[in-house]
Amino acid sequence: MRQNDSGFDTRLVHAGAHEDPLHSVVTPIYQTSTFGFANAQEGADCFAGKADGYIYTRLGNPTTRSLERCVADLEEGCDAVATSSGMGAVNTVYMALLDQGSHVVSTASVYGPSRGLMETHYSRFGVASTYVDTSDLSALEAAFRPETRLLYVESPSNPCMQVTDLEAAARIAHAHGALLVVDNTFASPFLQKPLRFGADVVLHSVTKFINGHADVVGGIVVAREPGILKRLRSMMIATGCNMDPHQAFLVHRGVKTLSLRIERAQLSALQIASWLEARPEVAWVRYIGLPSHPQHELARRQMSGFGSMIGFELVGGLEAGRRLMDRVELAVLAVSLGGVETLIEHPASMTHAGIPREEREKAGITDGLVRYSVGIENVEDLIRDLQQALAG
Ligand code: LCS
Repeated sequence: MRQNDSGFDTRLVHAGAHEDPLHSVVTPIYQTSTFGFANAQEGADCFAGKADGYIYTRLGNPTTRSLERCVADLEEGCDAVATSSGMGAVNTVYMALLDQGSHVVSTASVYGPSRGLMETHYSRFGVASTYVDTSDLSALEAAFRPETRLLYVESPSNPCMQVTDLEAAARIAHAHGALLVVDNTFASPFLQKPLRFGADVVLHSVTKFINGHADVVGGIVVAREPGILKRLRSMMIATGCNMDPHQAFLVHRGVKTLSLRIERAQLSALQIASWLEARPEVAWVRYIGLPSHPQHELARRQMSGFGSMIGFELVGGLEAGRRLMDRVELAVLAVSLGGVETLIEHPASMTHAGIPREEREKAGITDGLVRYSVGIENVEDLIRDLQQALAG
């Protein structure tokens, strides 16, 4: 992957651009399942890897390649593999990089299904996993076993906004002969570049900030080294979780405004989090931009901004949280995050309901926790909406 020295925002707009013979400004949607060969020899050469042509959309498609090159450039990796969903990306990583008998150390408060896939399904094939607060480096190190192959870190984590020291995590993983995988969905490459800290693989649910418009589900995996990328691509192709060209077109359109969207949303998030923290109805607020966040200083060093995700609990706990979610009128009561619309949800009964209650509480996902994803609306309107919902 060619790295150039342009600024991040320039690369957002131009990286991965497709060289089109008709000079289209935007990469067109190659809505085709298959590609013709000029002759039998060319077909054989493409299959043998001796020629570069496209063969079949599950194996590769110019619209999808354009997005892959763009995100690989933004994350400063060697290349990327786009997948049908974020969970497709998670599964591609697990399946490509683990063997029977492998062990995984993972962040306790990862997105519920990333944990559920491991505990419910990979356990059937002899893969073991341990969940720890990876922001606690001694707990992280103590969880390693001789057969640990992956350290899987979500930072900031969903929904507890725990921040893990990625440089230390990479050092510990590598000292134990394991790879570091970082789910960078909550930060996006605008705020955090895990490969710079030594991570081997970065993945995203592009459904969130990268696409940013709540109209596509998708995923992507970026690797530091071509050897790892090759294993990831081969697994994506084998399991058939490729990103469709129409999906890729929309995501590539969305990513161009990543900086603008996050800059705006994180300004509002800081105002909203500070406002919530001062309200008597609010028991506590978790926002990494507030000095009260336990890893605020680490986030300041490791990230270039604090993002737009807020967790909080009301003094009245679960019941008060439910009333608030029922009363908001502007924020949409819906799962997902990272889009232009502000969303509110209840992790314990929604995104993380699949994790047993005791495990949820150990991971910090209390029953009263409310998750709020700040969009790009006027911040005064969002605060007025929360105010009327709290007062009601
Ligand atoms: N990783 C993280 C950190 C996520 O938040 C999600 C989805 C995924 C992976 C999976 O991606 P998907 O397959 O949905 O594209 N998180 C969701 C959430 O918090 N609410 O709804 C989906």
